[in-house]
Amino acid sequence: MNAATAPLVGILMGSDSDWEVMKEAGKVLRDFGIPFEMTVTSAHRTPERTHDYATSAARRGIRILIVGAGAAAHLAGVVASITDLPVIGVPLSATELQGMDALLATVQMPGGIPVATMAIGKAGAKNGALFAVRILAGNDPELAENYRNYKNKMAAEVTAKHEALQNRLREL
Ligand code: RP5
Repeated sequence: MNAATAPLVGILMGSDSDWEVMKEAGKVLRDFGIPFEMTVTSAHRTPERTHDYATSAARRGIRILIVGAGAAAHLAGVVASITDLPVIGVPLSATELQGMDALLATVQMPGGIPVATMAIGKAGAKNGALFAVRILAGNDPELAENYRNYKNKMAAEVTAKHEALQNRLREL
């Protein structure tokens, strides 16, 4: 892989059962043209693989990690304890507790090891990628402009919804 396509963001998930949610992060990075990789690794089931990934990521050029996991979701915290890269945690719904377990396990990090925790589920995966875009845009003016355009488009969609609502009101 050459430098132009070497991944800048690593998306990690605890199981392939997390794919349907975590692909939302991949879609955002794809749309912004940010090269990324996706990896399945588990804090509990494959601790050595997780350790190897976390120790090698920065050396391979990765700048940010987005880490999704469900249940007793220790993956983001464990990875953040090993690497110095910014780690964005995405709690996932995988048990009867519907993501509350993963949210608390991801967000309640002890002082000293930060994990930037997003919302549970698809919104969290999407926002995790947008948070990565914001970080990378700090020293990439073209990406910053693309992100500004993204926000403007979102705002225009809300305005259009408001105008459509006014039409419906007139028909009441
Ligand atoms: C977590 O356990 C994974 O991130 C996943 O959300 C959950 C269930 O994994 P599977 O039993 O579906 O492999 O580690």
